[in-house]
Amino acid sequence: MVTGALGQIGTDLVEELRKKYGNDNILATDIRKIEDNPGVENGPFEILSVIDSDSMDNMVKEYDIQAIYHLAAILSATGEEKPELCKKINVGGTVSVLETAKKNNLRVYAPSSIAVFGPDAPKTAPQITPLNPKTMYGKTKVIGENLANEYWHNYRVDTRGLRYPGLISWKSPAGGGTTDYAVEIFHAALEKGHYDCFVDSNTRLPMMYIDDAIRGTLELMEAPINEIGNSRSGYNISGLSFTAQQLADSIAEKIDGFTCNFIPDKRQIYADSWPDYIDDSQAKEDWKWKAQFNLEKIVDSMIEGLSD
Ligand code: NAD
Ligand code: AKB
Repeated sequence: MVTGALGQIGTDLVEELRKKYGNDNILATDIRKIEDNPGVENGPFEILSVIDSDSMDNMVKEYDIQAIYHLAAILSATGEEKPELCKKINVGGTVSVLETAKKNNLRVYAPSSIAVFGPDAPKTAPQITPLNPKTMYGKTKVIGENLANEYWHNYRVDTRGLRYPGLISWKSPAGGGTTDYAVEIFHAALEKGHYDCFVDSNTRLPMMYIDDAIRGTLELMEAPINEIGNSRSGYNISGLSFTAQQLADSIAEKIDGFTCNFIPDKRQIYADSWPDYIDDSQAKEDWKWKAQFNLEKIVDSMIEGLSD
């Protein structure tokens, strides 16, 4: 079962899981209607709010579910606008998933984020460092990691998760995050030849192409349990790191005449509170993680994907 399956990551993850396990064996769920994302129409779909734990439990039994990939969440920008909703969905949803997993003996994949780090973390964020995020979203992600660890230690629920950097993809729009500029810029470049970027030109953030993120997700879930260490619910993974200016310049090399203005809004504050780089040596050591996409490859893949 995939929760939040119609979102940015769900669209790609459902497709890969269905290729691997068969279309009928992956149940996509979301609070939105499937018409919002016809990309996941090739297999079963149910409307499910992640805070409705009774419906989740019934669906798990009806479809004989063995693992939940829990993607439903409110991201950083929306989370700062609606902090109560962010707490309710991100923390409440994770509790529903973990309780359902405990009752039904399921495995759980629950992603975390680079938003767990706060301004006091080193600019190259290590795996282990005090986590003092400033955003409500980041706080809910720290709680999510802690809850996942608790269900592993206390109830032996096999919980795993990655601290995704900002993800860049073309099959579905990004939803309510701070790193969304790195997706929006491609749409704007192809449609209008111009983008007004909501973070400053020198803003540097850790980023990753969706193919690397999905491969990392599947590799983590497939890794033998004895390879998974204490970072199980929030492995750092690094893709690449670039400034908004570097991204704009790389796009301008491929799209003649592309221009970009930098007009920071409040999302600048959230971006400034996050690290520039991620140290992923623990993931490399434990389950042999390695990213494959550099900036040029990402720009080429995005332009090709969006131009089809
Ligand atoms: P998204 O916003 O694109 O998708 C989230 C989905 O959850 C949406 O389809 C939405 O309809 C659904 N949803 C919202 N409330 C719901 C509810 N009550 N019940 C069920 N579904 C609900 O998000 P995403 O980018 O696909 O992120 C998925 C996960 O990955 C989240 O946990 C997010 O924190 C994490 N993450 C994403 C990124 C990124 O750059 N995309 C980076 C770090 C971590
Ligand atoms: C966001 O910007 O909120 C997400 C994230 C980095 O978790 N993309």
